[in-house]
Amino acid sequence: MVDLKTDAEITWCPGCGNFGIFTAIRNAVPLLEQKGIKSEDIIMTAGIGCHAKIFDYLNLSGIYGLHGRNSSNAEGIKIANPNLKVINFSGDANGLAEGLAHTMFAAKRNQDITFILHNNSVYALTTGQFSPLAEKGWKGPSTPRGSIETPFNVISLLIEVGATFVARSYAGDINHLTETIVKAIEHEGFSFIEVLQPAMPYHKWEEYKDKIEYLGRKSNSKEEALKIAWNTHRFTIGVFYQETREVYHKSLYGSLNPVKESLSREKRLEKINEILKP
Ligand SMILES: Cc1ncc(C[n+]2csc(CCOP(=O)(O)OP(=O)(O)O)c2C)c(N)n1
Ligand SMILES: [Mg+2]
Repeated sequence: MVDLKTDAEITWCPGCGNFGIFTAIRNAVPLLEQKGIKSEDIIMTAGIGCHAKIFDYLNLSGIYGLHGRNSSNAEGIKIANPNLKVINFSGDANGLAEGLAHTMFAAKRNQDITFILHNNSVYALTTGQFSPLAEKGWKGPSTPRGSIETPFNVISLLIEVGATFVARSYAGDINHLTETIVKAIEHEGFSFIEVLQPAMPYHKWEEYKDKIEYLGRKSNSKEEALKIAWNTHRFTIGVFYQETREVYHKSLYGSLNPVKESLSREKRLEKINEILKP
């Protein structure tokens, strides 16, 4: 088994919820290895922000790309080599503000990737602007009188646009988070985990701890899952929805792996001409 920790100095604030996510992913990879998934086949992408520092700390291969563009990078990796498992670490601003369209389309396409949303409800690295998940009334440097916007309900949003595994977990419950990550990576299709993650300059663990509630059961239908997502509070954790639907790369080219079975130029032209024949 590889050592999943690098030598990079960890610069998250003491007590940051990102440590919980880092621990859970380092627990999840060996569990996945036991199930036959090799760590060299687990590839990561990250956005830009405090969450994205995980890219430097975690000893997995990947692409550390532009702010908001990590879903596209993850999609590209997967369709280039469908044998790989791709984990997309995203901040809430990264994935739901600048990168919103990329996130929505990756879910719509049911790309077989795992999206881990570090939800600290704030732009942490850029020092405290309100984010798409900041609560109404939340006071920070850019919203001194309190945010006047209502946050997205990211669980119902992702169910609606086409994600086929949608869960919420909590950086303070390592076992729940580890289990959820394993299930999400094993799921074939777009798997999404919103991870509640306090950022120390802006929140306290006490704001989360006593409010966490566990979802009783998985829903049988999309309608039921949406109702549960609408009617539960934002500290409800568990798997809200899971369905089986054809994944993008299989709709695109069946079982072909373009890395392993690349076609010659002549063969490609032949195939294109065949499709274009009147
Ligand atoms: C293209 C681009 N736009 C904006 C920025 C500035 N920027 C860096 S991190 C960040 C937001 C960080 O918030 P989030 O994605 O929630 O991550 P967190 O720091 O909270 O983990 C922004 C706007 C950038 N680096 N690149
Ligand atoms: Mg954030």
